[in-house]
Amino acid sequence: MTYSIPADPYDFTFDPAATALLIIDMQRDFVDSGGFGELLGNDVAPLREVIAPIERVLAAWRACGLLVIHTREGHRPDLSDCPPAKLARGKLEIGIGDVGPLGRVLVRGQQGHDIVDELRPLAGEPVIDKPGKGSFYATDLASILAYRGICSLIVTGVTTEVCVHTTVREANDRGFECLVLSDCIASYFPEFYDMTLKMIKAQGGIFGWVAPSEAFLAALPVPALP
Ligand code: TIU
Repeated sequence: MTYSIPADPYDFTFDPAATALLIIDMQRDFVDSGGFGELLGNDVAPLREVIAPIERVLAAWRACGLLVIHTREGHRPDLSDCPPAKLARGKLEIGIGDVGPLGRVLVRGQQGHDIVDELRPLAGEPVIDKPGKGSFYATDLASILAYRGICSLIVTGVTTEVCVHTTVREANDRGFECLVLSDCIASYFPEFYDMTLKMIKAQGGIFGWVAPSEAFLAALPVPALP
């Protein structure tokens, strides 16, 4: 059964059974004070605003019994999977692998690397640990989606122009149809947020579709509560 929701640049049609909710990098390192995002010089406040909308979408999607996939950007403790160029970038005083307020920055197993409590993955929900900005690069995401028969992605998370857009570009080239929920993604830079959404939906949806989560939730076949 397929559903259609009003979206930009035109209605987005999807089969829930062939659709996954992708929650990108909702880690303390990006949304909490003292994490990688703040160490890069950013104000994390705009990123925190998407926690509640994503929580609502996640609850509805879980209630439908559909596939949720979480991603986390980060590296092995020995940093052997971190490109030297990434390690050096920014000439940060406290950078990747260094000890910061949330533990070692962007390192797997550390407090900052984990997903915020509000969006904590449930057992059975795949968590993709990725070394790069894209969710497909050097991960098993493509295999997991193929084995589950997924062809559409509902995309949420941070940051809009970095890990979200990189992932949407990767997904688009792999043939996935992506709906980006506009109030469930955020950037440290308002102008980058605006331009990224424009880029995604321009030219007849060259990368995908954009809609507010309200429109998406209104269309979901959420079972009625007893
Ligand atoms: N810096 C920035 O905007 N983002 C990242 O480094 N990673 C993600 O977007 N997850």
